[in-house]
Amino acid sequence: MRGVELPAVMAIVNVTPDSFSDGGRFLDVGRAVEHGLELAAAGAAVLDVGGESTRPGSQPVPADEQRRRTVPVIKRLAAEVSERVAISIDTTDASVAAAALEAGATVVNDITAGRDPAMMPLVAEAGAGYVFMHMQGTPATMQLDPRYDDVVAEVGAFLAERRDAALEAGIPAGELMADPGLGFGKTVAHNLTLLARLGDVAAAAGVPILVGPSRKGFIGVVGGAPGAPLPLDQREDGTLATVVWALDHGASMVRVHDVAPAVEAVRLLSAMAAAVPTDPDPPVSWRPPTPAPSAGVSSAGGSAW
Ligand code: PMM
Repeated sequence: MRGVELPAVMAIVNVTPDSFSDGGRFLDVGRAVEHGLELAAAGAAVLDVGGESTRPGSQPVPADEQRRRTVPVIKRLAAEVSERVAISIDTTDASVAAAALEAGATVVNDITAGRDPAMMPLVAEAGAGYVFMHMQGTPATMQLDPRYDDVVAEVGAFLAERRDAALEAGIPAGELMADPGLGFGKTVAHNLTLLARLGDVAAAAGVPILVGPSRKGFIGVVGGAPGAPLPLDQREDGTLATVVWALDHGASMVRVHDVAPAVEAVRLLSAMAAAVPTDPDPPVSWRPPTPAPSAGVSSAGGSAW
């Protein structure tokens, strides 16, 4: 993705009345822009602007309404920060993506990985970046009964197939990011398995991986006491735990609401990774103490000193 140094943080800028975790808070253009600017100042490399909630059970938002919500926000953000931060449009509709690209976005985040047949050709033509995500079903029904024989193999194969379709459409490999789609037609166990085996997903996808765990249900379920999932406003610590895990297990970008802790995590992980010795037999700066000689030898007569 041009101009985005990896690993990096993508910030969520939802301009929707019903996003699953911050719905309605930033529907007003001015407030959404202000929020985007704060997230850019906190170190986000990409601002992901969306006008359609994809929470479980949500219904599609008509394209003209998505455009009405997002285009003014993208125009203002592009004018203010596009020198240093990329702007992404979170949509599955090629006409919304086209309007967003026109307004200054340079990345399309498509949670359906090209179900709209016009999407990939549009992205290729615009020379934009493209995030393509795995989802089983649609947001309206995806959490009713998600099933896989082998979630890692199936998600990996889907991402490989969609990568090839994107290349075929003319999007260069360097503009692509694949996303396993945490929470999109996945049980808690599916999400945990995908995170546990993220390296295998990345190997199958063959392009950098983006992961979006932020405040999702599995974090509340796993992080809370048995039978008492954490509410949305108490999922930040768990989000950070998954962010750190994901970055350390093959993710190149994380998509989050709370940007500052994720940016800190990227910086610390990069610094620690850089400090890992490249010499396979590094000089040892600390050695275990040599075993104490038997009392009879070393302290003979008690005069060793
Ligand atoms: N999650 C949501 C929306 N868009 N896009 C990508 N690429 N990956 C995700 O995991 C993802 C997404 C849902 O979360 P939100 O309503 O808080 O934005």
